[in-house]
Amino acid sequence: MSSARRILLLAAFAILALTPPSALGHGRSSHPDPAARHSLRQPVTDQNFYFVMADRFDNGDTANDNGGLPPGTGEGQSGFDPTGKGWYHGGDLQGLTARLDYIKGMGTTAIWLTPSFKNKAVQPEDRSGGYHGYWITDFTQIDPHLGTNQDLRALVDGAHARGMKVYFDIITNHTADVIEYTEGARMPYVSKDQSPYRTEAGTPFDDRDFAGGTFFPALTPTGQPSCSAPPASFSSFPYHPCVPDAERDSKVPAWLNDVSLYHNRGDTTFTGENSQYGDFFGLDDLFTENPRVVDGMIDIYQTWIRDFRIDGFRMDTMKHVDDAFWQRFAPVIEDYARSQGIPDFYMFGEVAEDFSRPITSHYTTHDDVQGVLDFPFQTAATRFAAGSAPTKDPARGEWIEAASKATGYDDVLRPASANRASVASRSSSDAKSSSQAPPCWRKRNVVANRGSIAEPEPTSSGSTSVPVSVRSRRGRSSGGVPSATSRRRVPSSRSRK
Ligand SMILES: [Ca+2]
Ligand SMILES: [Ca+2]
Ligand SMILES: [Ca+2]
Repeated sequence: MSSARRILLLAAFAILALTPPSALGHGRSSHPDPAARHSLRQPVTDQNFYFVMADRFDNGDTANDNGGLPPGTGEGQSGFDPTGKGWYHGGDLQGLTARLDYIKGMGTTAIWLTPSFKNKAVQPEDRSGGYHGYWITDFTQIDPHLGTNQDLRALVDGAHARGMKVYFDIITNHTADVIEYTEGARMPYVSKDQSPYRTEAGTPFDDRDFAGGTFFPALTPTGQPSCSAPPASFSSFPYHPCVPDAERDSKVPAWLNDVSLYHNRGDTTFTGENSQYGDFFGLDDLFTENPRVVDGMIDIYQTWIRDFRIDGFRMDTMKHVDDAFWQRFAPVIEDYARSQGIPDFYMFGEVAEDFSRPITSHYTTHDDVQGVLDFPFQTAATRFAAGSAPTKDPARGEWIEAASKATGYDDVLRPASANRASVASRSSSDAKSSSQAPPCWRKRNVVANRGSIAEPEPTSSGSTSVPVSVRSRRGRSSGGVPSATSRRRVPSSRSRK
């Protein structure tokens, strides 16, 4: 190569290296024709997330290790014991803030905090502490083991100053396990068929008739009936909910202490009706069909956005909360964030479904939520990486095609004719489902024409041919699965609770 050609080549590389991605066609803001955009994903879905559990990161302040409680791992104690994996280890927000440069140095553009609100420190029945954050009692303050609300402000400000966003992991499905039943603490689930909800006048009703509305029948008992007092003679619920005296008024905001705002039907087995109405191993399952609960949760999370400039939420246990809740909560929160000057506020949900994209996509289409974590993709990719899915498709001889098929995203990459040609080498059941799947390019035309993607149509085998999590609402192109380079595996609701 001549020296002149070498210089030209070097110059070309230099230009490429200095050109912002948008100028190379990856961004959308500079594209001359918005209709020609190649992706419905919001720019925010390109974040590199650092998913971090503060308790297990770095101990910046040993003075808060017991969270203001007496040391020990018994009831009412701190749950601090760094020698046991089920207890608090001492990490906190100060430790995280002190290492923001380290986190940014790994290419991180967004920090995703595990739930950080004040937890019931120890649940003796579980022989564990609330280090993970999923046993909330006070939704208005940072868990004292992790620091203070002021520590959170320092973390968010420090991250923003470095160009990193901060996402909260939020819970709307349940609180800590405080409510018991006079019949027992953790009882078997009783279905609505067996024992329907009854108004305080004793009239049976279906709560779903009121979900999404502004009125809800009055139920009894209300407030905090003592577990040490005789049970009320009548209960609107299958059980008689009560609160142990030692835990009276333990929840904040105060409305959370009203037992009539919980489902009170016993423990879920994660199937059918009880998946939404049952308690996760005793965790008090909120009556999310009741507008008081919806309004209360909206108020809680709007306050965090307003006071701390949070950039977005990851919403826990999404499939265990009713559709009407999300249909109101998600757009109201999104609009509120915009009104607070956070235009790219982004919310994505946890729908812990390993295989079914029709189920995960339900939340981004029917429920108006911006995005969901793509567990079906994770499952397929893990299987592919582990070698249990084919690494090469002999019919096409292309590694990328095999990889895309393993993830179930093959229809995105090619038209239906190619899809049908490629199924010959697959099992008959696979071939059947793929050949019957509607062609992706046709769905993409739907996107272009209507600005909205239709809810995926299940094939005879229950599979579908389009990726989940894309929606457009009120004329805005939005949605999409965060292309998170999460450095930790997303914990499963079932495994951690
Ligand atoms: Ca500490
Ligand atoms: Ca629920
Ligand atoms: Ca309970």
